[in-house]
Amino acid sequence: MSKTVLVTGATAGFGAAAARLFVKNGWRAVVTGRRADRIRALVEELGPGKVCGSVFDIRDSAAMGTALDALPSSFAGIDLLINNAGLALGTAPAFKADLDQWRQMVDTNITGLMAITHKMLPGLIERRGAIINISSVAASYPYPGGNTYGGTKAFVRQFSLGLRSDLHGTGVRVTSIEPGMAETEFTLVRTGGNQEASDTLYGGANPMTAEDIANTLYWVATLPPHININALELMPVSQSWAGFQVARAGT
Ligand code: NDP
Ligand code: 8X3
Repeated sequence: MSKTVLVTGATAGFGAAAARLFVKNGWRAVVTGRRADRIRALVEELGPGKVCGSVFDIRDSAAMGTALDALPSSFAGIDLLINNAGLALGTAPAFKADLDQWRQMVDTNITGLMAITHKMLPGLIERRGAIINISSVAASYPYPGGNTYGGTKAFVRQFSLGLRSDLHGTGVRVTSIEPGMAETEFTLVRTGGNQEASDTLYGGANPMTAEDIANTLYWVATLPPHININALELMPVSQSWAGFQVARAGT
């Protein structure tokens, strides 16, 4: 009997690549996101017997619950939850940032992730399943304009480690994946649709791809069941850290 993965945010980027890779390797997938046309296209591409679409906004926990309760029985038993849906909005310093954008990041990256995890936990425990949460290098390394986004991803990392403690003895594995720069729709979303900004960021930088992250997720998910990757940070070789900044009087 093949295993079933539920991937949130499967309409683009890491989530779409992960759904494709897991299905190619014989898993069944529940794919979720807000954009119904993309979910339909992905189900069509991968095959309705292997993939089931579920359209909801992760910020709306009632809609999420209703949608997941309506899954056909052949897709209802989830072995792996990949909490991937998320976003960054804006790059402004905190004192110029839009509070609504901060709220949207918290509602999506924290509250939505928390709610779907809470819903899926009993089934995951029953099936000795696994959870992979997508955090970010922004969880550990602050950068100008990263403010709330980095804060949400720090939550994801710490929540993952906390879940590991709570799930002690259940056999359920929990991993926090913490990628650096990867070319997806991430920057397009962050900049409100500025394709030029996205192309400039990634241009010549040889960033990671969605497929690189999908391969990592698949590796983590298919390790022998006695091994748990707690947290895994990855970056393109072209990305690293800069030093502290110092403000001087008169500058
Ligand atoms: P994309 O923008 O390409 O994909 C984001 C996905 O999240 C989409 O499928 C989108 O679906 C979904 N999503 C966003 N908001 C909601 C919502 N309210 N309800 C349901 N689904 C939602 O970005 P990535 O693939 O790059 O990002 C995936 C994850 O990886 C995010 O959590 C991001 O923070 C994280 N990450 C990305 C990095 C990068 O450099 N790309 C690095 C580190 C972490 P839809 O719009 O259809 O709802
Ligand atoms: C985003 C990672 O490196 O673009 O989560 O800030 S980075």
